[in-house]
Amino acid sequence: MSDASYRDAIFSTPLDRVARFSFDEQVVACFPDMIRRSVPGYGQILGMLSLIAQRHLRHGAHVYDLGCSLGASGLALAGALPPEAFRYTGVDLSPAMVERARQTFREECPEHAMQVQEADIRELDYAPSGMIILNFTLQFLPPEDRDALLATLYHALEPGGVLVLSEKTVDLDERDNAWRVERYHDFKRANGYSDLEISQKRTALENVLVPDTLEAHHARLKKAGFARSLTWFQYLNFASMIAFKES
Ligand code: GEK
Repeated sequence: MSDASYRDAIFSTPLDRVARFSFDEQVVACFPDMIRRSVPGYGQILGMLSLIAQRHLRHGAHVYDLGCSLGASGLALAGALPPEAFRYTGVDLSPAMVERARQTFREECPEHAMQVQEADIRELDYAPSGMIILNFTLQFLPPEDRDALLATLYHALEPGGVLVLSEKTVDLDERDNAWRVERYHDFKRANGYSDLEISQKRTALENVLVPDTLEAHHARLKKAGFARSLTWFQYLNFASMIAFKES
């Protein structure tokens, strides 16, 4: 993972026309640094994923990590659970991410059953699974595709299975929303991003990352079939939810 630790400076110089954000080679090289400095609570969420797996996963069950990027969730699971405890499939649309995730698993946890597929998560033929992770991925799908994906995932889950959904969120109340966004920008500044980087990244993500409210997420989970879901983590305008499929 040596060059994966490059510092994210993608938006540090003025760009005439800020390009749309995409998960290309340039992003892959600094991705771990970018996500750690840009997503409040990212490390805590990863740590908790393996505790959730320990509690909810049947021995040997299959786990999907959708929009796996460099496979951080898979690595967290492999670090906490023995090889025979689970089988993992990471899925990502970006060839650069997939290649790096495969290499990381080969190097870091060769004994574990870790697969990475290059595919669109909207078009996959899903295998029955005990746990499905959507860690900051649903927000990149066009809003009109989100309901159908969640309904598909509900069907792919085995009885007793869980879906973990982490997202950037938006508040209906304008004042509350503004407060969270301003403190989020303070969080990024405290993590070394300049005002220019913050504003250019914001422009690049416009219409690429479309956040929902927590209420919309829970309503969508219900519509997909989940009788029960809850927000187990929230940090400013970032949150993680868990949805349970009845046993
Ligand atoms: C982590 N989960 O480190 N099909 C497959 N992959 C997709 C699609 C799609 N339709 N759309 C976007 N992606 C990771 C972080 S990053 C979040 C997830 C972020 C992929 C995209 O290529 C990227 O790798 C990932 O979703 C989103 O826990 O960068 O803020």
